[in-house]
Amino acid sequence: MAILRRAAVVTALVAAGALAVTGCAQSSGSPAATTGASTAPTASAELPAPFDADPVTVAVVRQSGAGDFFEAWGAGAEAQASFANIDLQVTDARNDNAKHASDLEQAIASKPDAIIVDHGQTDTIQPLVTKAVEAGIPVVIYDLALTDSEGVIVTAQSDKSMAEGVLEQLIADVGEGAKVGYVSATGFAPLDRRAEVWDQVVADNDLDVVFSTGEVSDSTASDNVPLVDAALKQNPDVQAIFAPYDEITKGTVLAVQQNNLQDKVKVYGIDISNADLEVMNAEGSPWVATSATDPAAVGAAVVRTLALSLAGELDETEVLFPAITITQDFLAENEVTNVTELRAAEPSLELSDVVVADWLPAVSG
Ligand code: SR1
Repeated sequence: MAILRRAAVVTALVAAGALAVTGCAQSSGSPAATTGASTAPTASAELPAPFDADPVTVAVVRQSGAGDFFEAWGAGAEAQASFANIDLQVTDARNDNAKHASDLEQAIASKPDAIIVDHGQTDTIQPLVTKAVEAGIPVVIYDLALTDSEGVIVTAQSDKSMAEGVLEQLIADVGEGAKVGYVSATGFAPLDRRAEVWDQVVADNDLDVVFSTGEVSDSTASDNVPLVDAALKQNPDVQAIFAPYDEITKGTVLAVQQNNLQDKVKVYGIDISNADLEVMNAEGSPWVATSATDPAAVGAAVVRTLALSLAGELDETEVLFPAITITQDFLAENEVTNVTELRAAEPSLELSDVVVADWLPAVSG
């Protein structure tokens, strides 16, 4: 069979900002979007080297947190990898930093064709990323902060625009000078980037931060309930809470409801999943807005970023995946109850124009 080696047209869209979804949608018009189902895409060119021979081996060294985001991300990565003749060898340290480091050490020793590092702590992972680069192994990172990213391709959601989008809604709802609470944790790249935006929004709008609490653990949602519960008992007059990771958002919502404050306190989150949509759509839910990507589409896009790079078709060294801001009103108006319906209502979530080529269309998990 003749192998077409047409120069692929790569459209690596770097996120410019989160899109507020209040009825107006940015549409990519993908077929999957109109049905709401994931449609197997068709490539218009054959796979180029190195994907046109034996499977390309890619070690995916994950440090997953709790929740649906990480599961959907992994499913999207697997689906995209299968499409491109990539064999993913996945390890997951599940909140254990020492294991994450030893997983990466072993991945380097196994001499894969490339490595994807998903999340992780700078101090434990930086030396090993440097070691991989020095060994000549291509490395793509997702949601990891490095002090030296020379030779590394950096990917992330557009955390800045995500936080800006949902906090713009918070300010529109409760106004300047409002009493607000913050529930998050430090030392996690996406949360630290969202925190920078929070600090700026607090300063710009003279917000009165009456409490800051929160943690990331193996059971993030349930572990945040008592923390927020205690903060609410001290500050029942808080008007809005920013909880920028859906597991933390869900714990925050439970604590608000436990204190019977759902009519007085609004909660603003980050991320989306079927479970999150159920919480947002529940009668009287305090979770009024979230900024999100489709994590399956992001996992797939990270694999495409690596694939384009290995094929010599990626010009960027940083790719940010755009998000949207979703309000409770938008969900009600569009009768969105699950992620499939959300994709149909907001096709830009599919990332079908982001890091794609004629041989590498976007595949959703
Ligand atoms: C502990 S970090 C959690 C975040 O990582 C992913 O990027 C999700 O957006 C989640 O909020």
